[in-house]
Amino acid sequence: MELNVNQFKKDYLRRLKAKSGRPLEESTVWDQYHALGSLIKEYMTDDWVGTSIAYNKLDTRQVFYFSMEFLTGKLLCDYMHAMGVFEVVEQGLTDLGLSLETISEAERDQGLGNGGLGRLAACFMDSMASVGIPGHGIGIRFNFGLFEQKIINGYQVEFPDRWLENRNVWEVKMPDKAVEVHFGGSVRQDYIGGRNVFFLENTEVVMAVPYDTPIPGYQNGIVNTLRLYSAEAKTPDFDLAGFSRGDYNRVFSEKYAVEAISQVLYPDDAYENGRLLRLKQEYFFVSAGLQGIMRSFKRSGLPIRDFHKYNAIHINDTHPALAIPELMRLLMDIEELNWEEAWKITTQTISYTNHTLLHEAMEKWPVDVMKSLLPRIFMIIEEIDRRFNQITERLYHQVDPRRSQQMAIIGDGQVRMAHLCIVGSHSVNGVAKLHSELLATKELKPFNEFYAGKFNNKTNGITHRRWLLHSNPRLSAHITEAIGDEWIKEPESLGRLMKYHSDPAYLEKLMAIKRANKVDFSNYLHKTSGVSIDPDSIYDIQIKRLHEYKRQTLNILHIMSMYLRLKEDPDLDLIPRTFLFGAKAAPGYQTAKQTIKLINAVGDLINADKDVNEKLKVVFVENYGVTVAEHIIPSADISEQISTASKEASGTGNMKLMMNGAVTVATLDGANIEILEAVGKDNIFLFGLTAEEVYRYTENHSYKAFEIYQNNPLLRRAIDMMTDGTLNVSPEEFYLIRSALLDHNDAFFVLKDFESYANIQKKACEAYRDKKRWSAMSLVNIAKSGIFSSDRTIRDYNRDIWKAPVFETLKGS
Ligand code: DL6
Repeated sequence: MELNVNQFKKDYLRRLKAKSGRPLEESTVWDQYHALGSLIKEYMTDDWVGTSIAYNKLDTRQVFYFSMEFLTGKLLCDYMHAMGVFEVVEQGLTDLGLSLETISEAERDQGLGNGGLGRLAACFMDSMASVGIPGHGIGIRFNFGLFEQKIINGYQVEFPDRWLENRNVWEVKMPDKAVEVHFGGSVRQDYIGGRNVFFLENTEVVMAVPYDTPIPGYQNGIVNTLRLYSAEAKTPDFDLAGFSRGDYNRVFSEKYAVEAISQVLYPDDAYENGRLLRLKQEYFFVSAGLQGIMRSFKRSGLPIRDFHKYNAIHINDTHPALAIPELMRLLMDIEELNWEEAWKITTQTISYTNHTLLHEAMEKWPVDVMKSLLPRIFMIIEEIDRRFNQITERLYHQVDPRRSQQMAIIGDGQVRMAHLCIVGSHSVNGVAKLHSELLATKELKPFNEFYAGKFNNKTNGITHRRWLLHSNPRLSAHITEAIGDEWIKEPESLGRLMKYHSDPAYLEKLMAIKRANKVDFSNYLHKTSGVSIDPDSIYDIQIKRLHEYKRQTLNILHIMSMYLRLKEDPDLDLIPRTFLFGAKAAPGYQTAKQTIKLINAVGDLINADKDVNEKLKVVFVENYGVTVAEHIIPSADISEQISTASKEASGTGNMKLMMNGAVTVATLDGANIEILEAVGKDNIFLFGLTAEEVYRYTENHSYKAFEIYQNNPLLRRAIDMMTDGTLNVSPEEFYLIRSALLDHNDAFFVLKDFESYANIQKKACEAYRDKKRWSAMSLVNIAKSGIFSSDRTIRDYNRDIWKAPVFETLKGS
């Protein structure tokens, strides 16, 4: 948009006064942030309204991305970049004696997600708008996002994330678009006009009230919508009789029970906890979202039988799986279509992404729970299952009698949500080549054989506008100076940087930028936690959720072994190294929580020991989330992507770090394999078992972790450090970690990969010594990162799955 500095200053001062009731001199940082956010939102409004009118006028096919989680982080600066007003606003604020940096710190992270899956959804929102796809998000407006983590005495302690306590400047409440969602009750069946008709009776009614947030594309005039639903009791007639009788306790406890649905995000990422409230959340947003879509589709006057031609609904993992029976319900019970018509529309509308191979993360719901909470939905699932079984029975009963049972949607008293998603959608994708291949050839093999062509791969991506343009301004400017700014819209043009691969001046500047970013991060860390780190040490970074399969344990055991070596030989020639960890553990996941304590205990030991602390430092960065990541990632030298091969579906931190010039230490897992293909084997450090080897060891039970412990003295001493009193803790402190490694035969092959990990770490350090080589490696990683932009991912989804039109701009439509 067109905006000059004087106009902005005038608008801003007026807005600040109106919003805060105070002049600039008396305003707080919060007032300043709130005024700025509301002004930026207003600048977007014409395009937001215009986009929606244009989509309706053009009767265009639209995409709806249903996701339980949207981990958006802060929005202010991203939005200013998207609108092309960043520099003008920054200058205007400086003229007024204000600092954009300070003001943007006042914004609370929108932390409505656990990790990769939720952050992916947020990247997709940005990319759909920027690429020009009519695509919107549908989710839940949780009052409390993912818990705030504090480290107290080395332990993780969880506190509620009150992100809404000072209001959310970006959202607009839409009470007129609220819909009713029904739980419980019973189904009455009637035969009317030659067809079976189903009525839900005596249900608990919850109002789903949408809050819309604009999602601007990058300087293209397109503004899509993220719609998050909040649960409200049905007012004002909420048991008025009880209210006037003074029965407040009961009246309000009912109200709180209803509102509980959108209170808190469940903090488990790779583990399903099976709580009833969670199932309620899943149905709540899916039903509300579909009713909203149906309502606006019907307003268009288009025939209901064409619903799938105008609406593509994507379900992000199995959490929104109930979209399948719910769409069937709406089409049959409300729109009066028959089963076959409704099924055709449903399956042609819905597509599904799987994000994990871990068995413990596969969602299943007990039949009795589903039946009593959602009786009509359960009937429809039963019927989908019955019809599907009929076909598989017929096909397989002679060749493989058990197969039909294995593929059933309902089995062992449970509803298997992944099976429901596969049967009820027209596309099933994994999130990296290896993951998609393992889904098709191993975990979901029978389905892949049954549905030829339904399975496909869509390798994940990240929005380079947030993770490079916005979070690493020095590097962005250096790139733009060399190749122009086309990369912001066409990230694969970052490849043009390859011509600077052997240009000493360019590479030197690249390293100077990394050094400056390391200084920035050390200042940030000092300011936020009081910890000092040395910008001339290697920053070796592992930031992600804490999980055994991600193997923070391998990293810390290796650090413990380095400590032991240094203690024996303090003159050991090591480049000073700072190991940085950032991770939240699910509150109920005790082994993960012990790992956080272990990292902190090792940090306490090493950081206080003068024999080693000039060469080693270990820091656990508290409360890892989107904003913390934006501070760490530009400063990283080494990116730790060390999951057990076959366990990490894709990873996206690996992409963010390479894009910022970090070199990856990696197993052949998830998207690491595609990073290897992009950068070549000389620009990445690979180690460890392959996925095939992991499968083989698991299948033939030939792995003996204890033998490795016995035969590798350094590793044994590192493991024993957990219990021998070296660390200032009781011998039982790390019981679960030790027991998982030694008594339970190390399910994630930490011991097996230890030696090759230690060897590759040595190689990475040798490479780092050679500044010329390292800077060239770093450059290759940046130059080849364009394919990991979520713009590419979104174009892939749209080309193969959604098939929505792509608009360069909507200005003038
Ligand atoms: O696809 C986004 C992200 C992947 O990058 C991670 O590899 C994967 O673990 C994560 N999956 C989840 C779902 N549950 N589990 N596990 O968060 O998705």
